[in-house]
Amino acid sequence: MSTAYDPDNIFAKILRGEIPAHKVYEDDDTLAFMDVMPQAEGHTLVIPKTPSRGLLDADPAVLARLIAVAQRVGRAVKTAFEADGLTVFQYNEPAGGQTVFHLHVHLVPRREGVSLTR
Ligand code: DGP
Repeated sequence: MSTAYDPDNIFAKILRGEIPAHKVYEDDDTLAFMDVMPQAEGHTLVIPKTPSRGLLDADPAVLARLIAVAQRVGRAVKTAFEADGLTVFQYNEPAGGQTVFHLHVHLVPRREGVSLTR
């Protein structure tokens, strides 16, 4: 299995504007958009604009910026979707559950007593 960054992954295409996304936040370094297969209402993804496959090959400065934006967007989606909590997760490589190979953080608003859909 190749572990090189593939510039034709779906999130790279979203960054280049080649496919649409419902964007909720963007700055010079970071983009946040709604997940097309939400595990709960308001499921949002936060990605850096620089190319890395995941947590393990990312520059620490990129990770620091990414988690700061995840906090900011996480607060906003929790409020917007009137959630009781927020689940944050991030997968690496197929064995780790990753399916799109551009670093991303999942933000999933959670309600008391409501399970994730998958
Ligand atoms: P992961 O397993 O962590 O690699 O999750 C990838 C997520 O990306 C998954 O929750 C579904 C979402 N996803 C896949 N393709 C698209 C797409 O084209 N647009 C958007 N917005 N999300 C996508």
